[in-house]
Amino acid sequence: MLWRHATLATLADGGWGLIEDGALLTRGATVLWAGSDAELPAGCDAAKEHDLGGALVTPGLVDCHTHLVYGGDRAAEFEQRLQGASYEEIARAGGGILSTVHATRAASEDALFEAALARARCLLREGVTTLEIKSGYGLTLAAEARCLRVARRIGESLPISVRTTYLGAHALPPEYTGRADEYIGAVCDWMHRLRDEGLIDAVDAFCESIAFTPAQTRRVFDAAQVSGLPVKLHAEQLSDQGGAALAAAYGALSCDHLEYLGADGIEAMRAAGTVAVLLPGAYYFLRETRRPPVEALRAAGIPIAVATDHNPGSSPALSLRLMAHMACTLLGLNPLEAVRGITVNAARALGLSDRGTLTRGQRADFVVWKLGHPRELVYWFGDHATQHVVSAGQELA
Ligand code: DI6
Ligand code: FE
Repeated sequence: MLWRHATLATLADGGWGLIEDGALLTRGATVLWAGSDAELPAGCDAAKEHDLGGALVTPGLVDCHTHLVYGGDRAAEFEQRLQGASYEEIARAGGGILSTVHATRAASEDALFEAALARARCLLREGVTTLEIKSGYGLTLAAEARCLRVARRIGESLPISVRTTYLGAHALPPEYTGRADEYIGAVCDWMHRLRDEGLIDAVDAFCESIAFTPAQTRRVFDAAQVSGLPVKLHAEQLSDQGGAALAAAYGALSCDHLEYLGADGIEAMRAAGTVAVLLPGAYYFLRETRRPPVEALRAAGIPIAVATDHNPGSSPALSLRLMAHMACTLLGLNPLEAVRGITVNAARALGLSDRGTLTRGQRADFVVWKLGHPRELVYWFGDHATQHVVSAGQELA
């Protein structure tokens, strides 16, 4: 397919990579050529040609951190928090993540699938062509497997690539009360079995005072290493546990949240090439006041990504563009950083180097927008600005 007279934002070489009157040639699932329309190689005859009339084209968006598969919702808990209860108090009283665990265990695989599919459709409609989905609301072998199968089915049912992350170490399930170390042993055993079933692309944990300790997190990461799986971490969301430095020592793809990240964590992430994933939806929804150290991350040259963290308890958000907007208004990113954060750097947070820019050889994942300049992606909010969404060369009907 040949897409002509486009304003390309290739995001190559660290900037916008703007090409006015650009052209994009794809074959199958791959970008064959991207550049100025005037330099289009002679004799490239495409089966189908689109004249975009100057419309903006960017790489497909990448949502690199979601908990999309779960039962029920936590709207009542939102009301409790508005009346003064804190997220930690609710969690310690057995609500929070565990209330979603109950609802998820009680739901059928088809019900989980239908609910998650509707959410994935919202993201896709907005231009998301790669989506990470974590488990972590089942917390038994069978229920974690069910959630991961649902995540795989989403990728088979929609023109969106799904990367699955195993988050067995999300919360301590009630049947293991007082036996957290034993539960971590089970999480590690299940990991090997779920990996053998092809259900896991990466491993994550929640290292926090209300969740698991650094020592327990280390055991999960050791098991991931044995399984040959890359790791990422929910780190320094509510307090500084030294999780980022720990994850970096395992070559983590990303550390996510990071409101309480300190200088040691930043240095370790820099040295390991770990991506910092900012989650402004959770920052906003929990009414956090401590901001992630954006200036220090920038000064250290750490790649910054932005994601929805979609989940029922701390970020019921289904717009990645709104998150990128909030990464600017609430967390201090500039529009270029925010757009790179939902494309090229988000792909990197998933260990994917075949997407995130519009350059030769990349996957043909891109979006044609009813917008002029790419900074408008993070300026407007609440609109549906997509004109075409193309995933692996296939245009979304
Ligand atoms: N941190 C989060 O923000 C989500 N998980 C996590 O480890 C919240 C999950 C929830 O509240 O259901
Ligand atoms: Fe999360």
